[in-house]
Amino acid sequence: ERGYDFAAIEAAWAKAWDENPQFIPVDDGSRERRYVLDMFPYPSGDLHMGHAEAFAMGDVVSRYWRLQGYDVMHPIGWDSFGLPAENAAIKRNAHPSEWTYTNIDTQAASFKRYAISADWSRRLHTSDPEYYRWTQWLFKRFYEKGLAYRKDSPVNWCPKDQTVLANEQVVNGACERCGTPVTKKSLNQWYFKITEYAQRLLDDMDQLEGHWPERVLAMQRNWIGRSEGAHVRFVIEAAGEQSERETTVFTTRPDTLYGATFFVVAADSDLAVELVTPEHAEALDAYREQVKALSEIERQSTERPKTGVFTGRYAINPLNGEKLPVWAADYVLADYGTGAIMAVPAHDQRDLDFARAFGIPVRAVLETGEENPAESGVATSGEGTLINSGELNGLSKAEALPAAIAILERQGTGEGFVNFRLRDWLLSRQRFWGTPIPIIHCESCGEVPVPDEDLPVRLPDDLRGEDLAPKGTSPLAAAEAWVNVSCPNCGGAAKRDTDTMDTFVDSSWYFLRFTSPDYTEGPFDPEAVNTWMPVGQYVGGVEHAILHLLYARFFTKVIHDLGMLDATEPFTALLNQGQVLNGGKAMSKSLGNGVDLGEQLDKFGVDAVRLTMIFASPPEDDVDWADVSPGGSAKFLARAWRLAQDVASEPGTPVASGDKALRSVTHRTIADAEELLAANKFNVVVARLMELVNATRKTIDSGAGAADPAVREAAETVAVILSLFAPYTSEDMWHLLGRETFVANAAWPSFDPALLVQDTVTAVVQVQGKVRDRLEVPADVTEDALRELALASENVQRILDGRGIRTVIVRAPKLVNIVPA
Ligand code: ANZ
Ligand code: ZN
Repeated sequence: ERGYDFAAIEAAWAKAWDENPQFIPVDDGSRERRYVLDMFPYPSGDLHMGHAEAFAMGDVVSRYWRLQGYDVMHPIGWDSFGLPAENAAIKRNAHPSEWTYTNIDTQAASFKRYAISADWSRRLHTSDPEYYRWTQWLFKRFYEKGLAYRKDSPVNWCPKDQTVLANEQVVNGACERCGTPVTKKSLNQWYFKITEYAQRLLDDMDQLEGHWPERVLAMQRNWIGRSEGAHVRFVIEAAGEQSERETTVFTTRPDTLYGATFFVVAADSDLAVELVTPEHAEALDAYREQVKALSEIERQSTERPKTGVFTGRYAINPLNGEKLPVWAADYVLADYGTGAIMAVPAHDQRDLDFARAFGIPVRAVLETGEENPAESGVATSGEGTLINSGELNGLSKAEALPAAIAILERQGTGEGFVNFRLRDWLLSRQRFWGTPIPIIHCESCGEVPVPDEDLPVRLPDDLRGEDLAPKGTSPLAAAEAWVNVSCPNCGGAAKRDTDTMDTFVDSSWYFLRFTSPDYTEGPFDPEAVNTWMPVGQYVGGVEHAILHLLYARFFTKVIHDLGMLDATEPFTALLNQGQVLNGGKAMSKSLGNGVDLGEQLDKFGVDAVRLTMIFASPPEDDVDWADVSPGGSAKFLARAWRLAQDVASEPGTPVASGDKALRSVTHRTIADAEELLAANKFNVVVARLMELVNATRKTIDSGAGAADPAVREAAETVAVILSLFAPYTSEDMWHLLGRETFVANAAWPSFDPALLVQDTVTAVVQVQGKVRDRLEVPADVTEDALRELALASENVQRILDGRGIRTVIVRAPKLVNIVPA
């Protein structure tokens, strides 16, 4: 007999599992396929506590579905392009691949130790030429459909990192990475036309309702930002040398057109410069300089006093011919809607604040019963009746909206329009360690895509260290032998595009590649992709609630439209695991509260750490490592393991029945675990297992001993269910119980419905010694529960007839005697 020794157990089974890979799907259609995916890791160093939590969750689902008989695919790979590798390479005078692949190896070893039930044969890395070849191939297909294009545009620029940043990488006006204030710069950049898919991205969320966290759906909806309204064309009057011209605004409130008292263009737009009269040009210039320094968030803040300058021009209201002064202001954004608005101060707070600051009239056009906004300073936005609005007078807001649009359409001065907040996806990066954009620029032919047969366009491997330092242009521009090529079209001298793709491009289709990672005829095998997609359960952090998921959904739809994929949504169900905190705060270097995963594993064992992650809270909630007890988990595992040890040393004789009460606990545990697992209540399953272990120990100690077949049944059940959380311990138990296959190949235990019914007995209820009722109660009913049941009896209540009670004598489970006052 040996004691529970997690290190010895880990060593033994890690080796056996490595020699006998168990998690490669049979993929022959004999069993229903299911695809479980964890958001693949970035190789930033060794695995940390966050990985341990996320991957423990995904592993529960994967292992459970496998035990349920599904053919499960649970692949693993790395999102291995990106800036940190490049920064490390600059520091160490090395190539980014060195740091990247060293870290991948470290993480892979840790994942194996952590006993992730992964199919290692499908492993992929997005920085492998075999992978990025197909990222480039897909880019070309997007390009051919007009979904990848270049345009000059002002971009967020981090002067320190010398790179373009996406809006979401700008936090409070500063670079998310280094904190340097972000400036604007105009660059010719590549974009994906995700806006063309805005409506479908919104509509198809119906498929995800109930299967994705509601807050993620809300964030996506908000990011897409659909607004219904109208485009209205205003004529801007000629002034001096400047001729008359037309400018369109987007408004969600065409019903308020009669209330417009001024007009505003975004101060930082080209339009502002085009409109301004020479007299006001200098003031505008100075104002634009001031605006440049502000972040989008500051600009939209309602707290900040409104600023702006008059352009010297007037816009004509198409409904009533009124002349509205045209202002340039920073509260109107250049890249939302049309970058110009009709301002209705009575019914829009920002417009009202501006009007009050500059003495512009306020005219209410909707009688809402609220205080007059001109006096209260509060714009009114409620329902009401149109006033001061010519032909619209007397209509309700709901009637006036379509009526105003109808008038505009009749006049030819506007039409109904749906606007989206979503912008096209800026994918160019002026960095080295990413997928090169497969385009060649030729002076005579323009943009020429690299022919498919010449893919991949490989990254040069002669650049290292300082060569990669950010310079504002891509480091690839310095690789002359790489840059200078002959044009695939005319054969003349030409240059490669030197930008690389945003790494979100790599991660927008990796789940498709996993279905056939070695396929060489295309990005994925057309048959394999349709047998496996969509992913049945996706697991990852809520930090990806917007971008990664939106981009992956967009790619899926485009690839579907290319006729390459049946699915229109990539991830059927999504689970966002919580964070691992320490002392209530996210672990960070600056707080010095980091917990090293490796040390935890050494100290408590892999299973105890995994079990703690699961048991600490529901999967979506954070785990505070300061509040949990991996030592307690280790003790529980030892208790569970000893059940198998006891059965092994006292195997007993198989008899038909055993301790009925224990069997009932076992079968209820199985039945409940199924329901709990389906609802992702993993922590409760662990709690139920703990009860089952206790009940089993009680039966053994009560004299029945481990030879009782109910004990063996319970121990086997514990081993199988526990394998979702603590695979090493379970494997060892399974073998102690005499099983020769791996526990991962066991079947999920079935339960006998007859055993779920609890034993009941008949309790007699007396009032002053006379039997007044009989109740069917559980055999293990508590005294308190029985007292309540008896007092609640209708017969008893009738006999008592409002009299008080002196005493209640309870003899659970058989008798209650009530003595009235
Ligand atoms: C007149 C009006 C009257 C408006 C009123 C609102 C209330 P959402 O819902 O976010 O789409 N707007 C349009 N383009 C803008 C820009 N580039 N920068 C700042 N504001 C802009 O908001 C649409 C409304 O926001 C539009 O409807 C416009 O103001 C303003 F009682 O037009 B509204
Ligand atoms: Zn050419």
